[in-house]
Amino acid sequence: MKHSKTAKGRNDSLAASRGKGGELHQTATNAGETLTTNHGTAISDNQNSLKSGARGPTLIEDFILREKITHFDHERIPERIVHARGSGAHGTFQPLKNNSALTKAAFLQDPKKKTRVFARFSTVAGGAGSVDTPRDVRGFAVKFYTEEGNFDLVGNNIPVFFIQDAIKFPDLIHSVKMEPDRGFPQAGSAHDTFWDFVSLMPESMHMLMWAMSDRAIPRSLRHIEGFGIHTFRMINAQGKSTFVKFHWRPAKIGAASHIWDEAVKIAGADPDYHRRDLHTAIEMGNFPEWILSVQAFDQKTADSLDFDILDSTKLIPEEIIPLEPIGRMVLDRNPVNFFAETEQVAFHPGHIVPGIDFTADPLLQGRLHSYLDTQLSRLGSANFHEIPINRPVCPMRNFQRDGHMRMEVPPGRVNYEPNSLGPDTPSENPLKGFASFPDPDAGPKTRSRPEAFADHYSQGRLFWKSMSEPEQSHIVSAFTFELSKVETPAIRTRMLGHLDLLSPELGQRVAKAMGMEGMADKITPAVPPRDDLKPSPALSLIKKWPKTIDGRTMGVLITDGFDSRLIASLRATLKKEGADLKLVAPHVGPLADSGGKKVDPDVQLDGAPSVVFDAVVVVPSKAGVLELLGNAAAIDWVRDAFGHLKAIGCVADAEPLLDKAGIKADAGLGLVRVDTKSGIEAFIEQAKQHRIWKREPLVRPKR
Ligand code: HDD
Repeated sequence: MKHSKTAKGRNDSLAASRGKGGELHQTATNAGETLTTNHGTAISDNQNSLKSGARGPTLIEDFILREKITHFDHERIPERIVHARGSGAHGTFQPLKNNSALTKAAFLQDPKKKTRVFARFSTVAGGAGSVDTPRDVRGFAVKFYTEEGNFDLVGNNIPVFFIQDAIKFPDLIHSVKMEPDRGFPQAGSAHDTFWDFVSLMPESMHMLMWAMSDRAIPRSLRHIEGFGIHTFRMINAQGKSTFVKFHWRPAKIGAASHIWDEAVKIAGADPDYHRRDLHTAIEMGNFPEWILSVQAFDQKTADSLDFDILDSTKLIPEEIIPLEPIGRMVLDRNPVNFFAETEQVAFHPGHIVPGIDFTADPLLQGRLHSYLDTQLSRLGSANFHEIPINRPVCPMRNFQRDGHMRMEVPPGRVNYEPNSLGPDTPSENPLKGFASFPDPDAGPKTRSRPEAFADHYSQGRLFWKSMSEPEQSHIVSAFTFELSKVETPAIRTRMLGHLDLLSPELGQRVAKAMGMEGMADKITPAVPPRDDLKPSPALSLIKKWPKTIDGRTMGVLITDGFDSRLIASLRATLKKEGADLKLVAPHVGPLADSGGKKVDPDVQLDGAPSVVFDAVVVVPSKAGVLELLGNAAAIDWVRDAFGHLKAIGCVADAEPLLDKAGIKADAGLGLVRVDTKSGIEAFIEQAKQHRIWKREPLVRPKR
């Protein structure tokens, strides 16, 4: 082989070219300013390391190579112990009214005042590179950059939690994460260690009902509710304390979920489905919005409840204490750099402002230690508050100094307090400063739980009774799926015993579906479950589902010769409803419509299965449908849309494809001909149902 004698390698011709005088010119791909080292030295060649001869060894003298590679070697920081996979966005928060009766927090007073926020949504169990749609709780964390300091509301999309005391958190997380000897499963709770742990923790039972419900497979991050979970306090200017529970509700578009089979398939079709959805919605100006509400109550009401408000495994039904809307959040800006913003943002329930305070909830109290501590290993320095995404927008002045990566350059000789040498240095302010609420609750030092925490089943039963029929079926299927994956029979029978206590009907249905009737363990509860709690319809997603397609995307399957007038009419009608459509075709290059005009499809069929759309329309030509009949991806496209209970619009020429997929056209089941304007309207009406529940018994056995 003949070796090149030139000093430059062949990459020369790809990234840079030489001028007449031999000088290097950047190509159009990077025609910006001169590339430099981190210390500002201009770089002449970013393609070749410095060698002793073109084929000789690389020289240690090459400070440019060494700096570049060293920096690269250290690019990663430890991922979050939990909630490692997340997506974030910037936005604003605005009070809906003056909330001074409840709180003196400055950002909650003036309805005209906007406060910047950064929100991060996450799954819990999977690593940073895992998929978006496993069955899991979703984190819902919001940082409010208020004029009085940062307030972080670090919640989840489920209003209760698995455990009552923070000392059990490491055990819970160890059990749900991949098993330590084998390193799997990633991002899923359907394995022995998780079910072993929770089956030995009756306090988890209520949360398990939520985790096995459709809440744990949300349609998108825009479609989740959020909850602060713990009882917090709000303190007004007169020092009056009111207990509050925080609730986020998606404004306009409502909360919605996937069908399990859909979530599983999306994990393969688009592992970044939720991240992409949030990013795209914001890019398109379709800004997600949430209303922040509180359930506010006093000590007397707290005492009247049949559970302890310090117990994070319990919720207060909103039929007992209604939600009081206090503000609105709009997310309107995508991060420009994922690492700098979404990865480095450091939330901490201990970041609060005057007017908001903690309660003695033992789960919250433990969190107050954990979040500050974890940032030290994750972000590597006690100065993580100086990273732009974490910096408060109000002044911060104190005598904390130095440490790794300190950015501030505080002048002067005074770095202590009290002092007499620095008359302008900051000092404490008893009037403005944060004062903890003087909580009178105290008692002997003890490692114990209050008796009032002991009822572990009644609210799980309340949840079951509050669900619609399809939601109940999905819970049965989810328990069946997860417990069938458990390999140890004793764990299965133990869990079946708990399910009997949660609801005998649920227990029996799961046992039957697993082929394990009569095999449940007999479990004696600390407190017998109550059967007299009134169902709370607000806990059901389906019962409060808004009839809208705002923010939804329809997939339209086309072939050469398709009717583009029909698509134009459909697109215009969808637009009026706030929805969008994507053209899906057997190939990504241009197609010719019925008039011979070239049209670029948006996506290729194999990469855009119907699971990634909210409803589908099938618009092939007579000749094109014949081509689709021989393509499994096209048959699956409509078969899955049917199985996932989506509205299906079609033209007459699509019928051979529907036939081949075993789908019989029947408007009652959400199948609509869209050849006419009224057909399009009828299709949209069906799509607004979001799911055609009547179809479910045809496609999934009732369990
Ligand atoms: Fe936690 C992260 C939510 C209990 C310890 N948690 C984390 C995040 C969310 C929650 C949303 C991700 C924040 C982000 O996007 O960066 N955690 C909760 C909720 C809980 C809860 C709603 C119960 C009501 N957490 C909890 C306990 C402990 C922790 C009891 C420990 C005692 N959580 C952590 C952590 C994390 C975290 C290890 C990992 C990364 C981080 O904090 O910054 O400290």
